[in-house]
Order: sequence, then structure tokens, then C-alpha cells
Amino acid sequence: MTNFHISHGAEVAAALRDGRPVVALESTIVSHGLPRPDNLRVAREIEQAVRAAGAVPATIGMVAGRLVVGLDDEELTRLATADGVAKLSVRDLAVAAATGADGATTVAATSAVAAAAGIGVFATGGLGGVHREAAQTFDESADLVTLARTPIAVVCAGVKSILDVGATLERLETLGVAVLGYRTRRFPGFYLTDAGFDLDWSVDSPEQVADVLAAREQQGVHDGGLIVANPLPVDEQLDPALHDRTLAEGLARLERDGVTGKAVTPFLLAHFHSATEGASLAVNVRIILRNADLAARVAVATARRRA
Ligand code: PSU
Ligand code: MN
Repeated sequence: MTNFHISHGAEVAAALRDGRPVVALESTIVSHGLPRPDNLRVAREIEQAVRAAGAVPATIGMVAGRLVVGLDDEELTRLATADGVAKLSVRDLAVAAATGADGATTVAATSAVAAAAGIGVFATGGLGGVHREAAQTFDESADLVTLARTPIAVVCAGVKSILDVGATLERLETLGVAVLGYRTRRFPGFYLTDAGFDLDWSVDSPEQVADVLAAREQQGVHDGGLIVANPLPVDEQLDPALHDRTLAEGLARLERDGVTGKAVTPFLLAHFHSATEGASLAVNVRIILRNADLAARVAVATARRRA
């Protein structure tokens, strides 16, 4: 019978066996979220940022039907450069494996696979969420429902303003996903430091996030995700006027071109990257590297607690 088990990169397998800190990373950001050719360079820089902070990076993706936790450089290059890499959410994983596809995992799929592999911390840029017009389209990212049932801490810079941020926060509350601001009580808006909404909780250090994770385990109430929202400093955010202009234009194009379903998010991200002539890319990279660093420090603090 064909073997559909998860494959582990050698370094990730050794780290998990020895209880050393590991940080999961997603591949949709690489294949569908960042423009080529920068995407491959950035994917490597993210892994480097995790290493620099003392953890082992485990980028997750699917290569010819093989679900890999800890892609090697050749596999990462393939997902960054090949044509026809599918965007895989949780529901797609088994179908893609059975049909031998190449695929990049979203936040939802990466979280589910990471948790199954025993990884408790995940770094990304922005989460998916409730899209604008969702009352008509029902377009809500599977990231939200997946985080409701997946025990993992996700370090991100909130959600992009391409989404309905208020509705996304309401859904996270309903779904039982805790949202902690990292040194802030305001929910970040990815390119923007502040998306305009208050948070109930703020944590000040990686150790405090590790305490929250330990408390959940000791309480026995830990089947869901935990979001650590890490904002960019104000002086590093995208110029708000440029942001607002680009967003309005992107939403108009979306409607004009009739883009729907899983193509919506990559379409809007690509619009930002081309319309801002690289400004949004630079901000995006900065966000991911900061999140990779913080996630690695959370993983280190968690591993120390367990040692
Ligand atoms: N938001 C971003 N950048 C991204 C994504 C979201 O700011 O690259 C990607 C993530 O992989 C996320 C996915 O899980 O898009 C959400 O897509 P959808 O809205 O189709 O669920
Ligand atoms: Mn969607």
C-alpha cells in the first residue's frame, strides 16, 4: 500500500525527538503570497531568522504528493518556482497526496499538520479571516475554523485590511481562539501597526506566551489555537495613505475581474506588491522576519520549561 505518512526533514525529526525548539512555517506565503523571484530568497531568510533565535525551522508543504514537515532547500526551491503549485487548505491535503500534487499549505493546513507532527509554535505573516462582503459571499477563511480545533500558537501581524477585521475578531471570539497582543492592546493590521480594534490581553515576553501555553495544558483545556499578534513599530508600517489607496483599487479590481474563492487572497496580495512598487513587499518581509524571531523565542521558552 502507498505510504501517505508525513515525511520529516532530518533536522526537524532529530529536534522533535530530542525536545529541542521547532517552529512551523507555511509555504502558501512562498508560492502564492510573495512575488517571484523574491519569494525564494525570503523563504530562506525566514528559516534563517528562526535559526538565529535558537530554533529549528520546519517549513511545511507537499512535494509530488509527499507531505513534508521541514522541506529541504531543493523542495523549497521547487515550491517557490514551479508552475501549478496548488494552494492547499486542510480539506485538500489528502486529495493532493493521493493525486501526487505539488502544493503549498495555508495557515489552516500548516497548523493542522504541524500540530499532528507535535510542533506547538508557528510563525506566519497574516492570518486569513472574514472577507469584506462575506455576508453575501460567505467567504471566510478556513484558517479560523481550523484554529478553533488545532492546538498551536500562531505568531502573526494580525490580518490584512483586505479583510473585514472586526468580523474576523468576532469570529475568533465565537470560535474560542484567544488573541494576545504582543506588547500591545491593539490588534495589528499587518501593513498597519493598528487595525483599529482593542484586544483584551497583552503579553510582554516569549516566556509569558510559554506560560500561557503551559497553563492551557495544565488546565486540560487546549484543543484550540492561540494567536500572538505582533505589530510592526509605527515607523516601519506602510504609509497609511498609500495603503488606503492601494486597498480601494485592489477591491475594485477584484470586483471588476470577478475573482472569487481561494484566488481572492493571492489576487489582492499581488495587487499590493505591484501597485506599491515594492514598498509593501519590504514591509511584508520585515513582518515575517520579526514573527519568525518571536516564534522561535517562544519555542525556546517552551522547550526550556519542559526540560
Ligand atoms: N494573508 C496574508 N498573506 C498570506 C495569506 C494570508 O497576509 O500569504 C495566505 C495564508 O497562507 C493564509 C491564506 O492561510 O492566504 C488564506 O487564504 P484564504 O483567504 O483563501 O483562506
Ligand atoms: Mn476564501
